[in-house]
Amino acid sequence: MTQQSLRSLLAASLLVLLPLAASAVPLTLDVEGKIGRTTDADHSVYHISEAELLKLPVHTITTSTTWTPKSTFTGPLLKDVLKLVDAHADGVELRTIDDYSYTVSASEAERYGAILAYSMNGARLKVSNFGPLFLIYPRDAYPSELSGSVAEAKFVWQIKALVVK
Ligand SMILES: Nc1nc2c(c(=O)[nH]1)N[C@H]1C(S)=C(S)[C@@H](COP(=O)(O)O)O[C@H]1N2
Ligand SMILES: [Mo]
Repeated sequence: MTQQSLRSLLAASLLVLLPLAASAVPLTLDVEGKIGRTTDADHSVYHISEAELLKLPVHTITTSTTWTPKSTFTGPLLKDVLKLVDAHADGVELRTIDDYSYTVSASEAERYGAILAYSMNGARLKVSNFGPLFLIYPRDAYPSELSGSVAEAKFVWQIKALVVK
């Protein structure tokens, strides 16, 4: 192999590997439960692809959280994700990569305009940094209601699936 072709082979492998290293887990979301629209063969799950998530109207919330300094978070409203799958939601159970699960109130999330953030300060959230999806409420705008241990449990990170109840 010539040095030239070796170099282009190395460059090509880097191009393939770099995006994988940057986001080991894909930006997708599985939704099940009380939903009217599904994508799988037995009609139980709606698998939301990265392209579909990115197509939803983009909202931003600038706030600090217990774990992050004041930052701008970007992503769709939880409400719009629920609408996409024709959900009839009272509660939404959030399931995470680290096997935490917590059920939030759909109407409360809508009232606060909570978003499923995939970016923080313009950079995609990696799994090591609360990704792929982090449920964010505007804590700085409602400090008394959205601080403290009860409220903190609602800020769920590393979300991979929702169960609509
Ligand atoms: N993915 C994920 N999100 C999570 C949790 C978790 O274990 N995993 N814990 C929740 C709860 S119950 C609270 S009180 C806080 C806990 O944050 P801490 O681990 O910094 O104490 O984050 C919330 N979000
Ligand atoms: Mo908690």
